[in-house]
Amino acid sequence: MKMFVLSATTALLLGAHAFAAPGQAQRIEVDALGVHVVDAPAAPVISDSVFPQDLLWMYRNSFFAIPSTVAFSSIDRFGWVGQDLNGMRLQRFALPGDGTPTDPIISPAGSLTITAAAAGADLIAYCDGGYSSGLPVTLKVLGSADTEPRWTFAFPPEYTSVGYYNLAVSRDGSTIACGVVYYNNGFFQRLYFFNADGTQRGPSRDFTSQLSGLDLDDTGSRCITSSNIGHVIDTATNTDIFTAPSNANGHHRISGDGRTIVFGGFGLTVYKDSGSGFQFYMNNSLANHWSGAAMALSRDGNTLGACLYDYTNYLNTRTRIWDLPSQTMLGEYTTTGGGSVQDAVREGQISDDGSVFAWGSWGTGDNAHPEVMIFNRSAQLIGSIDTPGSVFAVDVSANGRFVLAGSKAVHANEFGNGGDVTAFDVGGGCPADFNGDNQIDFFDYLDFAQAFNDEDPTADFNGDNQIDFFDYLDFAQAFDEGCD
Ligand SMILES: [Ca+2]
Ligand SMILES: [Ca+2]
Ligand SMILES: [Ca+2]
Repeated sequence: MKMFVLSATTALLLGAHAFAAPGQAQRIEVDALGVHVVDAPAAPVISDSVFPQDLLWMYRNSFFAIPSTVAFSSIDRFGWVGQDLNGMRLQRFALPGDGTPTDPIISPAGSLTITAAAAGADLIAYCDGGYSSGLPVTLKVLGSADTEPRWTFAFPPEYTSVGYYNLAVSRDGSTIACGVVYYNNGFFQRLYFFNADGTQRGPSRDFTSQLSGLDLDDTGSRCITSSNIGHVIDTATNTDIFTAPSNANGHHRISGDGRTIVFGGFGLTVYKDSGSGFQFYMNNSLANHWSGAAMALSRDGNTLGACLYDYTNYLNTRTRIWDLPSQTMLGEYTTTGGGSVQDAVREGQISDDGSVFAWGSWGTGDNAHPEVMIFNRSAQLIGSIDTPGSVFAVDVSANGRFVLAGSKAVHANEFGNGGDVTAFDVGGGCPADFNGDNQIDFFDYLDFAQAFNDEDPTADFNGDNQIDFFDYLDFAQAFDEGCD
């Protein structure tokens, strides 16, 4: 457990707070570099006109960064944020919590910071270095109780970047996939796989064009990506199991068992592997609409959610959700907007069981719809976050209880910096299912008691960054209440 000791310096600074000029709020920030008094930016205007009661919190950074990657770990206990492009750092937010991050891990000046995490386990990966830092891009891996990485891997120095979607961790935390890139008359990209202990799995593999993003099955045995053509890759050997024609390098998804895949791009194409190789299963497309940005497949492979946006005007979206076993579209939700900025859709994620699908976009000039839209399996809106600026990243916790978004403080088409991290409580989920096996039983109690005893961060049940008796009370109450 981290104890915050109020030092004499801090007390002095806290005292100084009282002398701040009226209207110019200041606050104390403590990070690995020390204690700082910062001019707090104007409080962000946050609203959720549709579901205000479910907005948990919004955190605005004071260090000019854009939270460009977000990820849940350990079912729904933590949200991890890669603050990129300035003030770069990895942050951890406990959930539900109040939006106060724990001590960040600061990245070297000039470097990137992107993160991904194991949805169902306690393993977090992030990359720093690269960009203009003069340092190699370095993969770092840690657990939520760690204050420094368990291991690191420095990529060859000519690789100076990692795309936001080219770092992935399998649901079980056994496998990390990372695609590093350098520019040399076009993209030159190298794909690596690692085991949780830091050993490299199989050889690295080179691609002559950009990887479109990576997704792994539950155990990390299969990876899906594209680089001109679509690939399903055996991570043990880094060789193709299956390839498909180009679908214009959108995001791609693979189910938990690795048997259902979706290539996104100008359309969506689903293939299934019944045991004798992948076969075409279904496709969908809409004229003038791009389907490759916000697209997600449930862990069980039964639900496909996508937000298609009109690339002729960047103002119209259509959210579609399908039941794959019956190849039936369960619902559609449309938005239209006005103004001169682009409502580019960035990322979509879905809960394990497909009951919660969320996507985030840059937003329209007339704020015609909240930037984060959250849907049930019938494509009915069940939540939203109206952010001040453009959403860059969104994640849905494995059990569908929380949605986390990272957004720029202003629209992506506008100059400006700074950004917001926002958490939304969808409800549902099963907080007392501490080990995430979809049952509430004595093992959850044992595991919680053990974590509590060990002062493991996962025992911070109410997410206030302290492990104390209130966590025990809240867990006991959740356990008593059971789940639907
Ligand atoms: Ca907005
Ligand atoms: Ca359980
Ligand atoms: Ca607590």
